[in-house]
Amino acid sequence: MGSSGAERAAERLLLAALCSVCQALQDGMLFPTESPSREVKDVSGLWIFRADESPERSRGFEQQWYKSPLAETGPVIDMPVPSSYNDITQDAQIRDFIGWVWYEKDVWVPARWIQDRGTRIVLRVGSAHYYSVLWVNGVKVTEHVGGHLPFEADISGVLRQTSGNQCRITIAVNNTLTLETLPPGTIQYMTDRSRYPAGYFVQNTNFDFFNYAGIHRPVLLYTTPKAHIDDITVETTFSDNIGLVSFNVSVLGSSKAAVKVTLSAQDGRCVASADGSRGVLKVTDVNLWWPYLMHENPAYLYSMEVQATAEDGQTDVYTLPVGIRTVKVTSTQFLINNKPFYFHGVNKHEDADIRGKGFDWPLVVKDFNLMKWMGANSFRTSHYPYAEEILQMADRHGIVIIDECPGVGIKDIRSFGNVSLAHHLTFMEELVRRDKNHPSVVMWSVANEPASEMPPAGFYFKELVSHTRSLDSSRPVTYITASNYARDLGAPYVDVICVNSYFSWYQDPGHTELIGLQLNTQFDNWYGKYQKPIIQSEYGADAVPGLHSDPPMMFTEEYQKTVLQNYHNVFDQKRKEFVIGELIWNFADFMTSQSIIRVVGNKKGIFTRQRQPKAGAFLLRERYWRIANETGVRMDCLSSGSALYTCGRNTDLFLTL
Ligand code: BDP
Repeated sequence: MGSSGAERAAERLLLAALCSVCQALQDGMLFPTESPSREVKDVSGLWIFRADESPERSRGFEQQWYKSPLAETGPVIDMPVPSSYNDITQDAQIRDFIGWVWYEKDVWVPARWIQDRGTRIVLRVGSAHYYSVLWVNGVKVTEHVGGHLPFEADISGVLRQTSGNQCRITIAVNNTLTLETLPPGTIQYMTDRSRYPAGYFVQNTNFDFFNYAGIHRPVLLYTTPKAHIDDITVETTFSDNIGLVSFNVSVLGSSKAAVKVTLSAQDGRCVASADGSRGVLKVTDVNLWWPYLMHENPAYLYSMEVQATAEDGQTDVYTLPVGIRTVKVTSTQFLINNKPFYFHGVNKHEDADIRGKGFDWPLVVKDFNLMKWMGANSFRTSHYPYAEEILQMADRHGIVIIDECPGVGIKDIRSFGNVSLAHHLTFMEELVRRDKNHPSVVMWSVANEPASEMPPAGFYFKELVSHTRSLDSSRPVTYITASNYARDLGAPYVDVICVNSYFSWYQDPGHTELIGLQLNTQFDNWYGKYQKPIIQSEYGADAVPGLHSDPPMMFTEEYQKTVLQNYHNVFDQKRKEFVIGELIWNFADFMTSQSIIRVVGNKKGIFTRQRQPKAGAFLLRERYWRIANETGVRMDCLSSGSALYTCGRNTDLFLTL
């Protein structure tokens, strides 16, 4: 790149894409699963890759790299999918690359998929950051704006018209962030020729994590019959021992499909069934979905099988796990199944060595084991939606989620304009569409630490929160604030106040003795003004693992512990009143952009980036189990998958496998 022309071109491309997604969403986005009528073929793995290093980053489009094999256009390298591309090579230019990169893979599509005209073939990308264009055999099939969420295209027609079962998939991905993207960013051209060469530019952002890019989640091919189940929405409630599951099924490709819905218990017993695309299933002696550590049998999932039979006799089958539970907010409590729930959990990132934000099962399972080990019952998907597989794990383990959209770093007044708002509303539509059926998701967070004192913020958050509520009336809506309680213009619209503060770190660094006073004031101010329950949605301190000092000094493990202890003293007072949760910042160390306040990333993790505990992890483990023992069921014998975690008397912990 190298001129403002390039910048304008990039912005034009992005804006065109934004406008195309501003229309209300038409189709569903069910997670692809196999069934008697559906097949899934994972085409992740080794792809080839080429960054467009031309000054304008536009050569790939000018030379139509999608028209022929990528290797014929110039030098290509191997690139794993899913993974961020940034940390895969030894090349700093690839790590810090801004602009278009190109991915390609040749795959074989089973011949019967092509031959059977009643089969619909879909290409789906779990997520790619940030803006993507997809071609199959040189034909453009879709484009998508926004990282962290899936997109897909029906490619049956293209495959049947082009070269049959050989399929060349080309995906171009651009990580440029503008004032209207989520998160926002700006491209800054450096014009002082005595300091920067011609065309020099940087990407500026206002968020504290590395802007990893590439294809971050699996790429799948899957089939459905032509007449297929496009979307399912369930909402649940209960009365005494009767569970109620209302469902709404949409079918595409047939106007007269006969829909049948069957709900089965974990032992396979059918507990309710109904005919028709809408209805309510009644479940007697219901097993509710309870959070981990709140019940001796948490995370109970029913299985809802939906069958849609079209006029031609073909039946599409889709099975959805369903947890029956309710969520309510009072002025002092967060209720799950009408019982007070206290969030004792973590904030996370999708972040790891080498793969960056690439989805990785070993990491996901390790992280769930660590959360359960430390007695965490919840996490926030700071600062963007996580992979669906992670939500499915949370459903299965009873870990409660605050589901956040990438409205992070909204600090520039120009990012409160109509184009930004329209995109933000659409993003919430896509997020709710994807995550609405997960019992683990109990609240939507529409943003993190926006400049919510700025004049346009009042209108912006009023619209955003009410739109989100209109998409899903069954869950509370919030955003995370670090603004002054008296000047925050969005707080009147949220259901729960979520506050971040870093006393003795960013404010009064080194002075842990001030935490008690300042935190009490924070809580009393917010509660006094709004009478809404409060979550401490972030607090913490950097600790470089292995760095020690006594008395504690900043950046040592002792200092991190001292900060946490001082916060905990206040939480223990206020949770008797209106504080309904505490989420440590952060679960693990994570990568950020380079700056003078970061030593190879953010070190506020209680685990290292490699998931080894720092002293703070043991402190939190003891605390979380103690709170669980006070507020949840007696954990005398809590079985959880293959692991049996047993909490003894007082705060003694025993872990038996
Ligand atoms: C908070 C942000 C979070 C940062 C954290 C920090 O919400 O993304 O990583 O500060 O600076 O304000 O560690």
